[in-house]
Formats: sequence, C-alpha cells, structure tokens
Amino acid sequence: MFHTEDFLKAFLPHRGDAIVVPGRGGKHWVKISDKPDLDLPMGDPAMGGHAAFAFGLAMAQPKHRVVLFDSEGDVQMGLGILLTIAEQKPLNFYHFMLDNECYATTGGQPVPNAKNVNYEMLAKGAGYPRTYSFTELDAAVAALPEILGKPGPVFVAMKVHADVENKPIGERVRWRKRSWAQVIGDLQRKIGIAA
Ligand SMILES: Cc1ncc(C[n+]2csc(CCOP(=O)(O)OP(=O)(O)O)c2C)c(N)n1
Ligand SMILES: [Mg+2]
Repeated sequence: MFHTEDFLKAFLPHRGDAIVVPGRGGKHWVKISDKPDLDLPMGDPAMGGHAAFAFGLAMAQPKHRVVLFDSEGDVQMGLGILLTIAEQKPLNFYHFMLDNECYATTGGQPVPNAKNVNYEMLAKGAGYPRTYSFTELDAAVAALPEILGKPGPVFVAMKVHADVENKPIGERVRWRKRSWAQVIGDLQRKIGIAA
C-alpha cells in the first residue's frame, strides 16, 4: 500500500499533455499539477460517474490522452461502464483506480468485499485489453512508461492508504478552487475548442 499523494507526484513527469480527471484523489492532485488548465477536478460528484465522464471525454477528444484517477467506491457503483469502455476501446483512455478499501470521503465506511475483490480481474473480464494491479509504489511507478506508452484502454488497480475525512462537510476546506464552469472553460481554451 502507498500514499495517493506519492503516486501522483511520481506520475507528474509522465503526464505530458494528457487531460487529467483526478477523481476523489483530486484534493492531492490540485496541489501537485503544473498544468491546471488540462485538469478536470469534479469535486465530489455522484458516485459511479467519474469513469463514464472521463470515457465520454476520451471519445469526444480522441487526439488527447485522458487519464482518470478513479476510486474503488465509484468503480463498484458504476461497474457497467467498464463493459462499454472495453467495447468502444478508446485508444486514448487510461483508467487508474486508487483503492483505499473504504469510502474515505464520507468517513471511512467499509466498501463491500474490499479485501477480496480483484478489480483487475473485473476489468479484464469486462474486456479491457490491458490491465495491471499494484500494491507497491516502486512497481507502480516503474510501470508508468509502459502503461502510458501503449494505447488504451488500460485499467490499473492500485492499493492506497485511506485519507479518511471526518470533518462535517460544512467545515471542510474546499480543495476545488475553480468553479465547474471555470474548469470546463479553461480546458476548452487550452485545447482550442472554446465556443
Ligand atoms: C450516489 C452517491 N451516493 C453517495 C455519495 C456520497 N459520497 C461522496 S464520496 C463517497 C465515498 C466515495 O468512496 P470512493 O469512491 O472509494 O472514494 P474515496 O472517498 O475512498 O477516495 C460517498 C459515499 C455520492 N457522492 N453519490
Ligand atoms: Mg475508497
């Protein structure tokens, strides 16, 4: 197991010009990223939607690589999208999943069958052509050139420590500094599709 923040820092030099959807790891990524205009932090949206959103983005913008840092609660809630992604095979889609075995954002409640589920097998069974699992930071980082150097779709399951959030929602510091409209507008301008 490793810290999400450490992995994201190690990912930074491999990012290139990929669009990054940082998922629920966004609270770390917004501090690390040096290309915020290419980031799409969504805050804490409805669970299960990150993969569908990032997949749709990849389909709409095939010239841009899209990297998603998904979470296991979201993946469990939206398992069906794995089959659609595998069917459509977006070559530019890189699906990482940060598995902390709990619903950290809402206080650390247990996720079903957290210790026994094999997410890599789920993605492979859905039809993803390339899949990986990592429990150690060194191995995950060492594999990044291969993971990102070949076409997607690829699914990468990683075990991370839980950064459990226990503060009442009203007392939390908002990590997403830009509004949703700003985030979308910044990306549109950056990749030259602003209306
Ligand atoms: C449909 C839905 N149910 C409940 C919530 C409340 N909620 C926000 S984040 C979260 C936990 C997410 O867990 P996970 O995807 O594993 O990410 P983590 O917080 O562990 O990083 C919950 C239950 C929500 N956003 N959407
Ligand atoms: Mg989780």
